[in-house]
Order: sequence, then structure tokens, then C-alpha cells
Amino acid sequence: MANTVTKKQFIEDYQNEIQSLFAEDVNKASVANQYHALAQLVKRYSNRQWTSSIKKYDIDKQKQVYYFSIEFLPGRYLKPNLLNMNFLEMVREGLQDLGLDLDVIAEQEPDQGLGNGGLGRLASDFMDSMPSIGLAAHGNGIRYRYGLFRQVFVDGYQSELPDDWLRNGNDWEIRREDHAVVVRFGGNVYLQQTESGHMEPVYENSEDILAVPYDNAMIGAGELETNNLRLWSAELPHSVDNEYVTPEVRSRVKAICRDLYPDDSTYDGRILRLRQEYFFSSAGIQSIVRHFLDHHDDITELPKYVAVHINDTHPTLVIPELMRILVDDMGIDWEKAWDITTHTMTYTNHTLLAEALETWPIDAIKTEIPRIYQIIDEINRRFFMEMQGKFDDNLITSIAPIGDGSIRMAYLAVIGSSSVNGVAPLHSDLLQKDVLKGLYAISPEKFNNKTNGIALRRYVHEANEPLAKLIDSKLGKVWRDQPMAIDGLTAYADDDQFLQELAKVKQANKRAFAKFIDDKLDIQINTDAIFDVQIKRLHAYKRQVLHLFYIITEYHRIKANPKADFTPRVHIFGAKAAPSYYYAKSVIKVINEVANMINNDPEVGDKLKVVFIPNYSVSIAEKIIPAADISEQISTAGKEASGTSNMKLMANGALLAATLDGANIDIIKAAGRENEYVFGLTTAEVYKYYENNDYSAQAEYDRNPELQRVLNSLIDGSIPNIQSEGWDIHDSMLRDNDQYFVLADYADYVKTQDQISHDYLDKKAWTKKSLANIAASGAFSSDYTVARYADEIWHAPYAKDLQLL
Ligand code: 26Q
Repeated sequence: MANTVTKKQFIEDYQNEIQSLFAEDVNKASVANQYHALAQLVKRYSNRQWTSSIKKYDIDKQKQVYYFSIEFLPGRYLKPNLLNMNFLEMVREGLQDLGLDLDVIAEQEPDQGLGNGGLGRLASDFMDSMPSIGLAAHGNGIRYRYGLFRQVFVDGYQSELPDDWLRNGNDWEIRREDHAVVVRFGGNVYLQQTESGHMEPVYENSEDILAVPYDNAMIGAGELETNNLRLWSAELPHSVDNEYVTPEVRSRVKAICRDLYPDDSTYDGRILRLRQEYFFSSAGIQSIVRHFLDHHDDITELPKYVAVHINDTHPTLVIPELMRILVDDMGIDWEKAWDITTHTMTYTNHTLLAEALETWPIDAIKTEIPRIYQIIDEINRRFFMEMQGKFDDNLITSIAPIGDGSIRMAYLAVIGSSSVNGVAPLHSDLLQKDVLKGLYAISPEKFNNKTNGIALRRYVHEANEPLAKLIDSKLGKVWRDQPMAIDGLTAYADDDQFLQELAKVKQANKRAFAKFIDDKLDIQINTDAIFDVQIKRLHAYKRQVLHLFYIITEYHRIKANPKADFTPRVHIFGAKAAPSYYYAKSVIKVINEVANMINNDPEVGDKLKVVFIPNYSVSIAEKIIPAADISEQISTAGKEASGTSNMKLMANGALLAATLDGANIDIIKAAGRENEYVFGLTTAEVYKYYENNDYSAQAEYDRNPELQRVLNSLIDGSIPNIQSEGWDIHDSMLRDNDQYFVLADYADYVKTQDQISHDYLDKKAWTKKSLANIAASGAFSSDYTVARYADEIWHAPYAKDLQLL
């Protein structure tokens, strides 16, 4: 039931909240305290719905979904929560009456950056959509003491500082020590026969760690339902006499939840990461089984009432952990336990990069979680037994959970689940044909696609209020509730007045963004320029260098011909590099130095600016996206599983400059190719180069003088203040034969960018394209995505009548 609170009531409650928390009057309180009190009050308002959702799920025995993810990237909660409670306007006005500004107060909230990028943010978008469609689905993750590092630039180089997000406390969470569970690591384990005849494990010298949950309300739109995001924190068990605990033991426990691993692209088999994975997998499964048994008698009915989702391979240990509980703790036979487990588990893959597939050395698993090792070994043994005779031995060996001295997490996840999905049609297709080919051969029925989606409430309704209100003025509010209804905007494609209003909204957003950049970085940008945006993690396959090469090309052209016509551009980057990713850090340095060179060249003036915004985060994304004209989605075809910034930017009226990769393909289909800028090699062409092994970066270089000038400029001293970084890029292109086909796509990219510069001058035609993108964005609402997961993967009911496509 949605809350109703009048403005008058809110003002009184808020004054009381500040009084009781801080013993001062509203206007005397610091902005920080104004924020804390507001968050506390919103939490109080929302708690009633939370309790009632959870109670109702239990009474109705509604199927519960548990979404396990080692990362969640919520950003801020205040405004999205107010929006979903339908309190945004009321609170804004109430605060105004008190002489306060909601937007100023909201800026006080630290981002919760408990994720690296796309995967973690997708999990948080799902957390918004699930209660919004009335689906009983809860998150399970880790409460990292420090989130993703804070990025600063020192002399153009990335430097990493700790993200101390909990310094002033977290107003949203509730610590629930009464729901803590013990997670067991290490020691020795052997099996002993019990009196009743079954084998029971006996543990010696194990390390017992207390997992304490912190619960966070996930408030659905209109407060349809409120679900739980449970983040676990590691502590010493109370049974351990604290006085006798050595500092070493204490710090081993603390280490588990201290840091988020900041690498999202290359697999790094550090033991602490394995401990993190088992820690939250075990804690989550224990608490699910405990809760289930409080409300049900028959554990064999688990798959009917519970679905456990494995978000990428990081939580794969939920599979052997559930087996352990069923077999060891509950005395269920293996076959029955395996049947329960495989019908409960479902898995999503998020990557096509071979180097990112997780494997763990057998020895590491044996040492850290010996009983889990025995269980995986048994899963592996039975897998061989079941498959032998049915399939070729080489095939079986190549896809077994254990092989080459390692546990292969993706294979274990597929074998232990009833569903395996990719995150865009191309990606799902390549999983079947390439990455998981062998497993597809033995169980094709498990494989399916679920195209990613985004929380339009955050990225449009909240982050771009002027656009949302303009849409309301034509369509009413129906599109907020039924996102596909936004395609009603196509009726205004020839309405000059509407197009002008739309252009005005974009212009106002660009001015607001320009002010932000001026205040923050002291860079002045021309709001008549094309705002050309690339915001995502820094990775070779995402090809920020291709974008950089175009910028250098533009610069060379201006210098060669300073008087020529030029459509002004502002190139905007936001990107963090993994601290150990040497090449990515060189790219950051070079972009920063090219920015310095261009931004300070009086001959360039207002025509060209390059802005690299440090510390890209969810809250910064919310400032950039509404102001974007061009969305750079230029990964090598066949490498980006889906992408999600592509969807966020199109929903805000940016046009794609894109390769045919990931969900770009689906966006292009939905909005119409004539409304995007598509270029570059196709996946088939890329694979052909792999097969024939006949790609020559040198040949690309040799045939294109403009490209030669770009590459030469990296190493001939013309970019001030770079050292070996220019060579790093140059070498990756010519010495290492350009693994990601940057040079192959350069000419087509430049041509496409030039077309953009030309087309932008026709304001009306441009705005029409922008409108086509906005009107096509409804299909990418994560409300639909989670509804499809619910229908086709989890078989879980939800209340909302969403007209599915
Ligand atoms: C693995 C092992 C050890 C340490 C870290 C990791 C790790 C951490 C994060 C591996 C991968 C990630 C994140 C991957 C990711 O964000 N993938 C993106 O997922 C998006 C949502 O599906 C897609 O849109 C993107 O295409 C995909 O790159």
C-alpha cells in the first residue's frame, strides 16, 4: 500500500527528525545533517511497506527469487526512493517552504559504488525493477567497506584513492545481527559413518567466520512492493574469546569484506577473491534455506518456492553449497539433492572475453573450502559417468567442471543450473557457437537470451526531469508505468513546435552540464557544440583509442586549415582503468595530454574541447547522460556482451555512433538505422580475420595518410608531456598487430563522424532523430527484462500487468 503523507505532515516530521537526531532546528543543521535526517525519515516512511511485502510473500508462499551478485552499484538512493514513493514533488516543495533545496541536500549522499561497471549497475537496475513489477526478488551480495577506488588525475595519470563511503554511516541499511550465520573455511575434513549409516563430514581446525547481514529496502515504483537487498559483512564469531584472538586472525576476517576487486576484465585468481565468493554464497544460501524451513516443511519443494540466480560466475559456489546443506546437514541422498539444486539454480553469463572466464586451481579450493572441493569433485565424477557413452570423450573432458588442474566456474555454473542466458541476442548466439559451445551441444534446452535493460526511472524520470515532464505533457503519465507507451512520441515527429521544445530541453541540459564542468574542472565548453560522450570502463576492446584517434584527426585538420568551417565538438570521457591494467592507464594519460594540448590551443578555441571527467560514477553518469548528443558505442564487433550505457544515452535522446555489437544491434533495429550512425567491421568479418589469420594493421596504416599522421603524433613529440604512453598505444597497433581492429575501423569511423558533423547543422532533422531514439527506448526498460526472467527463467509470479512485447 502506497504511503500518503501530506506536505504539512512531512514538514512537521522532518523538523522532528532533525530535532531528535541532532538536537537542532532545521535551518541551523549542516547540509550533511539535513541529508541524514531526510534519509532517515524516508526510510521510516518506507519501512511499513517493506514489512508488509515481506510478510505477504511469506503468507502467500509466493515464489522468492534471490539474485546473487558479487557487485551491486546502487549509486544514490534518496531521489530514486522519493520518486518511487511518489514523494519527489511533495518533498521538494516541503523543503522549499523551509528554505531548503532538495537537489543541494541530495548531493550530500555518497555514491554506493560497490561494483565496477555494467554488471553491478545491471544488478541495481534489476533491484529497482523487480519490486516495481511486484516480483518477490531479493539481492544477495557483499557489503564492501571500501567501494570501487576514487579516481584522481595527477599530472594526467590515474591515481587511486580509497572510497571511504561509510565514513559518515549509511542511513539506508539495517544491521540484522540476529540473522547472522557462520561460514566455515579451511581446516581438515573427513567423512565418518553415523549411527544411522550415512556419511557425515567431521571438521578439524576450521576457521569459522560470522556473516552479518545488512538489509536495504528496495522500494518499487508506486511502492507496489518493497524487496530486500541483503549485503553480508564478515566478523569474528562471538564464541571466539576476543581477548585471545591474534591481530593476524582478526585482520584475516576483516579482509574478506574490506575491498571490492577493481578489475572487471581479466581473471585474477587471488585467494582473497575466492574467500569473498564463498563467503557471500554460503551465507546467502544458509539464510535462504533457514527462511524456507521456517515457512515450509518439505525441502524437496525448494525449486517450487525459490529460485537462486547466479550473476556471472562469481557466486557459482552456491551450487556446491546448497548440495552441502542438503546432503550433509539434512541427510538427503545425492540424486535427490542434485535434482533440487539444479532446478533451483539459474545462471547469466556477461562476457565474451576468454581471459575473463573464471577458473580456480584445485589446490586453492582444497585448502580454503575442503568440503566444497569434495562436493565439486563428486559433481565432476558423476558428470563423467552420466555423459560417457552418450558423448565423445574429448567433448566430455573439455567441458567437465574440473579440468587442467582447475575448477572451471562457468562450466560448473551451466551444469548445475536449469537455465543459462546471455545478455543480448548476438552475445547469446556467440555463447552457443563459441564460448560455451560444448555445453550447448549436451544441453541446448538450457540456453536462452535475455536482453539487458535499464531503470528508466533513474535515468530519465529522475535524472532528466525536464525531458520527463515534456513527455508527460504529450502522453500523460502512462509511459512512466507502461514504458512501451513512450512510442506514442512518434506521432510528434513532424510537429515543429514539439521538436523545438525537445531541442530546448537538450540545450538546457547541456547548459547545466557545462556549468557543472566549469565549477568542477574550470573548463569552459561551448553549448552549441556536439556533446560527444563515451562513458564506460577503460578497456582495449571498448576502443576509447578509436575515439581518441578521431579527436587527433580533428585537431590536425583544424591546425592545417584554421579558417575552414568546423562543427564544434566537445568530447566527454568518463572511465576508470583497473589499477593493474597498464595499457588502459597509458590510454588515460594520452587522452588527458591530448585534452591539455587542444583545450589550451588558442587557434582551436571553441571548436574543439576534450573533457575527461575524473571518478566516473553513477551520480556523474546521471549528470552527463541528459546532456549528450552522441553516444560512443564503438567496441570491436563480437566483444561487448551487451552494453547498457547505449540504452541510457538513447533514452535521453543521444544518437549512437556504433558498431554492430552487443545490444547496439537491437537499439539500431528499434530506433531505425537511419537514426543512428553505424560503422565498422561486423562480427562475421572479425571472425573471418581470426580464421584466416590474415589481418594486417600495417597494411591499414600504409594505405591511409590521415591515419599515419595520427599514429606518428603519438611518438614524434607533438603531444606535450607524454613519455612512453604514446609508444604503448603505437606498439599495440603496429607491433602487436592491433588485436581489436582499431585501424581496420578507423576510416569508416572518421567518415561516420564527419557525417555527424554535417548532419548536426540541420537542427530540425537532428532533433527528429533524437526523438526517434527516445520513442524507441521503452523496449529497453529493465521492467520488461526482469518480467521475462520471471516468466521464462524463474517461473515466478508478479503482480503487474505489463504489456510484454
Ligand atoms: C572476476 C574475477 C576476479 C575479480 C573480478 C572479476 C570481475 C569483476 C567484474 C569480472 C567481471 C566483472 C564485470 C563484468 C561486466 O561488467 N560485464 C558487463 O556486463 C554488462 C551487463 O550485462 C554488459 O552490458 C557488458 O557488455 C559487460 O561487459
